[in-house]
Amino acid sequence: MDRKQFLSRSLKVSLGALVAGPALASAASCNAPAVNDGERDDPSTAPTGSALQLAQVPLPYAYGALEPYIDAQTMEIHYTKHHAAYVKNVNEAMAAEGVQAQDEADLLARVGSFSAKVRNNAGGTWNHNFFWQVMGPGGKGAPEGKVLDALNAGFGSFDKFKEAFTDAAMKRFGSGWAWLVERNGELAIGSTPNQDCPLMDVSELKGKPLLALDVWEHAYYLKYQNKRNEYVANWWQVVNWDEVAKRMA
Ligand code: MN3
Repeated sequence: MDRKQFLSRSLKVSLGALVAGPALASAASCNAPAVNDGERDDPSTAPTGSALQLAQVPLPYAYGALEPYIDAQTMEIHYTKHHAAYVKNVNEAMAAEGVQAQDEADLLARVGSFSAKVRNNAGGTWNHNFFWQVMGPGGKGAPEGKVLDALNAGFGSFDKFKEAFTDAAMKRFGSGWAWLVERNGELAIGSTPNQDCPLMDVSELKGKPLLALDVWEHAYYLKYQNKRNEYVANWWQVVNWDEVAKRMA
């Protein structure tokens, strides 16, 4: 391909990314491949871009809504800096690598085929979008109805479930997540390192996520410092059990 063809192709790729991702139009335009990049002149290595663009869900409540359990400053930094960066980085990496995936679920299910940058940032994007939704203000601290019944059946009692989930959150060394998942009709508790997600082909814990807790220090350090145990103990007050119920089969 000569330079003119290459420029034309690059432009089409950039426009394609913009059309595909209206929610992230500004991010996409920043991530458009540089047309003046001499290293991309060889068509065999030229990135083809990625039609898939991931986006941040709007935070379903104000930054301060989960006070005093999760402070407003932590929420704001977590959402606008950490989560936003995962979204920007995954879109950048997918475009650079020419990742072709039908949708986010397809991407996660095949994420082991792509780079560590795609894996980490796709996980960071999905996990936080999920996390914001399974929390909310006005929590009662404990579930009712079908969620309570399922936890009683799966773990003996809500307290035993809480104990096992807390244990998973506390024993995850370094950064990661604690999860409640549904697998083959049964509930299971586990944890994942870094930004791995139970929907990933490469995850050591697999299943359909029902509840998640971010135990990266950025999720709690401003308010709780090194006391992950206090963060985990207080977090039950902001769990949105109605959302957990919606996700339960
Ligand atoms: Mn986080």
